[in-house]
Amino acid sequence: MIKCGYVGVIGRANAGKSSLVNRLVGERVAIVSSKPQTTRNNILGILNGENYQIILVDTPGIHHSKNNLDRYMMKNVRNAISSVDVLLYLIDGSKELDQEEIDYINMLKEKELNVIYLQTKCDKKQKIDMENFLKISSITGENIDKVIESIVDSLPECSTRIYDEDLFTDKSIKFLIEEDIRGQALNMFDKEVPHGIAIETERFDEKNDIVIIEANIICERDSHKGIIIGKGGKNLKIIGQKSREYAEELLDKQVLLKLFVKVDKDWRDRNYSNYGYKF
Ligand SMILES: Nc1nc2c(ncn2[C@@H]2O[C@H](COP(=O)(O)OP(=O)(O)OP(=O)(O)O)[C@@H](O)[C@H]2O)c(=O)[nH]1
Ligand SMILES: [Mg+2]
Repeated sequence: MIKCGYVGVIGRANAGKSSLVNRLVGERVAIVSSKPQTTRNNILGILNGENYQIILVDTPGIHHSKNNLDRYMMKNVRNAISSVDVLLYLIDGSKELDQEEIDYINMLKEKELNVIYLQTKCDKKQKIDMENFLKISSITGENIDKVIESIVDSLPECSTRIYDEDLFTDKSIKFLIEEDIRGQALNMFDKEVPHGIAIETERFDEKNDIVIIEANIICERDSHKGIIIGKGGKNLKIIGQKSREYAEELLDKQVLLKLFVKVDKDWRDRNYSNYGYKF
């Protein structure tokens, strides 16, 4: 028998959920950025031990919905909460807690869910000291072993693993590359530009020793298109170069990556389900 099951990773936007999933899995499963609302889909990150399999469900940050994409993201969070064996609830220790978050934690406590509470970013100066929250850092690795121990203690016993031992995520290589492109854009641009970006792969052809990928960066406004392309195509070139390197590492092959920028006005409300944000 091994300990095996699903673990939902939830918390406010920017709390450090994806960083923790990546740290636990030891691979980059989910993109990370300093901007809130980086994660949009539930992404599985799978961690195998000799006698356990931890299936982490990285989720979008809890926030107020302003458009249909937000509503899709919050539905992902609710789905995770209702379907996992254990929850990790993360708060950012380097920030003050507001009343809304206190209310949310109290609500979780009342629900008799199986929750492990974590205070993240303990390598930074702490603004709070929450009782019964394990203090962790995904950067230095502090108490990450204790997180694994607590999860394994709470998981049910199973006769076999749910996923093959060589899998570290449920997502395709195409998805990981699309997310990498979006992640490059998140890190490069400010304000509304990165939040209005989606990636759409038009071509993914694996030839003998080369992979040809063509993808569109979708944005919401003509003015955003100009910013993404940059002077003389400078920004697009940087994104393309970095994502090509990432794709070559993942695929272990030479990659030809061509990026295009397309405007789809207000897609986050009207056409959000066209870009992979669909149940
Ligand atoms: N110093 C420090 N920074 C961290 C730690 N964990 C995450 N961060 C930073 O916090 C920011 C947000 O991290 P993410 O992992 O993207 O947070 P998230 O909760 O997944 O965010 P959303 O997907 O937007 O909900 C990034 O700039 C990370 O580098 C940590 O343990 N220590
Ligand atoms: Mg995230």
